[in-house]
Amino acid sequence: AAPRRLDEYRPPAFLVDTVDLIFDLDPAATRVRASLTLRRNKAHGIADAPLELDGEGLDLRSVLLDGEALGANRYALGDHGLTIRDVPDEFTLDTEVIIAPERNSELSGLYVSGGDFFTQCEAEGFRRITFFPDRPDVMARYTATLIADPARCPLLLSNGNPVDRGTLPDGRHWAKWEDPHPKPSYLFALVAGDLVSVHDAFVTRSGRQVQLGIHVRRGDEDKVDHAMACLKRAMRWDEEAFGLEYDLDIFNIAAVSDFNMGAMENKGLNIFNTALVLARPDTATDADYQRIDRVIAHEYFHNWTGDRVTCRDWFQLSLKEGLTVFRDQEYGAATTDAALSRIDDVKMLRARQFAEDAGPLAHPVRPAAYRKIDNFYTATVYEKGAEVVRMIRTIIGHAAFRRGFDRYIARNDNSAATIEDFVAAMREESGFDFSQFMRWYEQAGTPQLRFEGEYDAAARRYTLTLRQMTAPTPGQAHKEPFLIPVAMGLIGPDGAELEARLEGEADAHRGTRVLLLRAAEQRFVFEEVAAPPVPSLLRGFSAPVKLSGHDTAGLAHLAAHDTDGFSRWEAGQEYATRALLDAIAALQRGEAVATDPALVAAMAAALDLAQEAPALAARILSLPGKDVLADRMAVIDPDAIHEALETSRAAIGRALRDRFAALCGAEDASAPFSLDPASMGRRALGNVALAYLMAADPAAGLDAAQRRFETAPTMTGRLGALALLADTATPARDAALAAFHARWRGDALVSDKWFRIQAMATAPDTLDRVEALTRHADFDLRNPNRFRALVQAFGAGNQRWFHDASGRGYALVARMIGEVDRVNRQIAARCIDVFASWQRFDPARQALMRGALDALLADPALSANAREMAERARA
Ligand code: B3K
Ligand code: ZN
Repeated sequence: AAPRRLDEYRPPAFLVDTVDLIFDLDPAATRVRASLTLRRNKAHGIADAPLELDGEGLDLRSVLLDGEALGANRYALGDHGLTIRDVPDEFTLDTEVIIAPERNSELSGLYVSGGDFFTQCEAEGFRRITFFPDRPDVMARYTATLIADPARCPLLLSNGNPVDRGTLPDGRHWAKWEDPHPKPSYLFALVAGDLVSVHDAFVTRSGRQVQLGIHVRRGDEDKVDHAMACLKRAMRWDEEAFGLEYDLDIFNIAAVSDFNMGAMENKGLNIFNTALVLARPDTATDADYQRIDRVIAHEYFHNWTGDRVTCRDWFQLSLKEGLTVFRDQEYGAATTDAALSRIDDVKMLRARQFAEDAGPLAHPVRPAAYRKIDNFYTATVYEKGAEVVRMIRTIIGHAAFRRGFDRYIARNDNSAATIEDFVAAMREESGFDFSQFMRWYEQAGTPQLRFEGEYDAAARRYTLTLRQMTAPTPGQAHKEPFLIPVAMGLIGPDGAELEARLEGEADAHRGTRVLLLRAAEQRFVFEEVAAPPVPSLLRGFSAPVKLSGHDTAGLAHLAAHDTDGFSRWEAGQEYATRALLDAIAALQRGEAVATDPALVAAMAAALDLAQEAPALAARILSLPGKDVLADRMAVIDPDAIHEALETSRAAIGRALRDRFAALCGAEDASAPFSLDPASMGRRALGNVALAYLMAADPAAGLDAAQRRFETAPTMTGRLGALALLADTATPARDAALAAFHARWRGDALVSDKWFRIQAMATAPDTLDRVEALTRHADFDLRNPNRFRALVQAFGAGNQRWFHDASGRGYALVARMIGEVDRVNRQIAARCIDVFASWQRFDPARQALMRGALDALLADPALSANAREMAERARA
C-alpha cells in the first residue's frame, strides 16, 4: 500500500453522530450489531462521495440502510472495508458481523486473554470489531450493550456510565453503558470476564463523586493498592496543576496479561498491561513502582489531553502523546524529587530517542508519511515530543504556558485538533512567534550544540559563542537552524553563581536565564562579570541537544558547584563518560587502562552523600551506560566498552572497597516498606555498591550477593543481587536462578524478570543460555511481556552478546522476530529496531546485521508492519 501523507489530509466524507453497539460475547463467534447515524460532511468537498467504512477480518451478515436490507449489489466488500454508493445526506446504517476473539493473536480489536474479553482499538483496531470510518476526526456518542454468560463473564464494562442491566430468557445477562462524551473510535473499549474488582472513591474539587474500580485476575487483588493510590494522586494533581477535573461518575482500570504495550487511555475505562498495575514489595522493584505511578498518571491525564481534545489525524500523534508525557513528567517531578526525576527522564530520552534520531529510523516529532501508524509510537513522538512542549514553556514562561494550555483545552474541547492549534494557543497567550520553533516538529535529528567562551578580564566581559549543527537524516539532507532555548548561568572560580548583565538587559543579575539561539552561530556578550566563569549550559536539560565544549576542569567544577541539581549530575556523568572513552581508546590500542584518580575522587565524594542523599549518590555512582558510550564512538566496539566498564568499576571498587562493602550489606528486613526517595535511594545504593564490590573482590562480592539475594525483603534488593549473580558463570548463579524460578514460576510478571535478567547477563555462556530459554516450557511467543522479557531485552539490552562477533545473537533475534511475526505483527515490528544501528559497527558486524534484516525481508510472508520497519532500518 502507498504511504499516507500529512499534506494529503482531507476531512471525512461522513460524520457519525451516534453509535449503538450490541455484543453477543462468545470466544469463537461474537456477534456485533452496530447502529450508526450518519450525515454528510460538507467540509469534505465532494457532494456525492460514497460512504466508505473501514473493516478488517469481519464476517458480514447484514447491512440495513434506514431500516431496509441492502442487496449485495448495493455495496462493495473488500479486504479493507465496505463501500456503499448513492446514500442520502442523512441516514442510519445497521450492520451485523461475526468475529472470533479467541483467534485474535494480534491483540488488536476484540480478543481473549486468560478466558476474559478485552479490546485494544488504538490506532486502527476498531475496524476489526465493526465497519466504521475508523479515523480520529470522526467523533461520535456511543452506547454499548454487552451480552454474556453470567458464569463466564460476571463483569461487563465499557466506556462512560452504566445505564441499565438485565437478564435474558436464555439465562445470559447484559449491561448497557453510555458514554456522554463524543469520542473517536480508537477510544472505544469493553472488558468482560471473571475479574475481581477493587473499589475506592474520589471527590473532585467541584464535588463530583467518582467511583474508582481496578479489575484484576483472581489472586492479584492484593497487588493493586499502589495503583489505586497513584490514581487518586494523579486525579488531584491534574486539578491543582492544570485545573482539570474528571468528567464522569466512574473511572475503571482493567488489567490484562496479554497486551501489546503499557496501557491504553480508553474513555472512562483504561486498560493496562498487568505489568503496569500490579505491585507488592516482594514482587515489584522500586523501578516498577515508579513506572506504575507514571503510567497510571499518564493514562489518566489523557482524559483531557487525548480524549476530550483528540488528534485530527495520526500525524498529530505527538499532540496527545508528547503533551501527556510532559504532563506525567511534571507530575513525577512534583510528587517525588524534581532533580532525580529529571535525571531519570533525560537518561531515558538519551538512551532511546537519541539512538533513534541517530540512525535510519530517525523521523520528525510529526512524521510526514507512514505506512503503518503502529510503527510510529516511538521515543521521538513521545519523549522528544515532551521535550518540545517543555521548550515552549521554557521560552514563554510558566504563566503564559498555563494560560495557553487553558486556551487550547477550552477552544478544542470535544474536537480533534492539530499541533498548529496547540501552538496557536501558546502564541496568542504569549505573543511569541513560533515560526522558527516549528522546525522541532518537522526536522528529525539531534542538534549538536558547541560552545566557546572568552573572558576579557580588563573589560570584565565574557563572550559566549554558541554553534549548532544537525546531521542529515533519512529524507532530510539539509537542516535549517533550530530555535534552541539554552537555560544557563555563570559559575565563578569560588563555585558561586556570578552576576552578569547580558547585552540588552537593564541590570546585572545572578542565576538562571534563558538564551534563545536562533542562528547556526550566535554570540552572547555578558558585561560586568567579576571573574572568569565556567558556563553552566542547558540547565534542567532545557533542549534535547548534544552539548560539547567543556574541558574536564570545567566539568569537574560544575559537578562540584553548579546550583542546578540536574546540571551537577550531568557534569559528573560527562566527566565519567570521557574517562571511560579514554579507557576504551587505550584498550583498543592494546594498552592497559589507568583509571583517572579524579574519577575515583568524584565517586568518593558521591559516597559522602550516602546518608543525606542516597538516591542522588546512587545515580552519581552509576557509571554511564553502554548505550551512552556507544553513542559517542565513531565505530561501536562492544567488547572494548564492556572491558573498559569492568576494569574501571573494579578499579573504583578496589579504591573504595570498604565503603562499598559497608553499603551492600543486607537490607533491614524490620523496617516498614516505604517508597520515599531516601528509602528507594538506599536500596539503589545497596545494589550499586554490590556491583562495585563484585568487580573489585569477586569472592567477597559473590558472598555478599548471595546474602542479599537470600535475605532482602524487597524485590529491588533481591533482583539487584540476582542480576549481578547472573553475570557470573558460577554455581552460586545457577542456584539463585533455580531458587528464584521455583519460588516464582506461578507469577507471570516475576517470571518475566527471571527471563529478562538472563537475557541481559554478561556471563560468557549467555548465548547458549538465551537460546535454551527460547525453548523453555515457560517461554510463550503469544505473550508480549514474555517476548519482550527474553528477545527484546536481549537485543536492546545486551550489547555484549547480541553483538557477539560470531553473529549468533543477531541470528537468534532475527529468527524470533520471524516467528513472532506470524502471531503478532506489532510485536515483531517493534523489535526490529535492535538492528537499526548497524551502520555504527565495524564492517563484519555490519554485514551480519544487514544479513539478518535481509533474511527477514526475504520471507514473503513477512507482515507489512515488520516489512516497513525492516526496510527503513536497512536503508
Ligand atoms: N495511547 C496508547 C498507545 C497506543 C499504541 C497503539 N499501537 C498508550 C499511551 O500512550 O498512553
Ligand atoms: Zn499516551
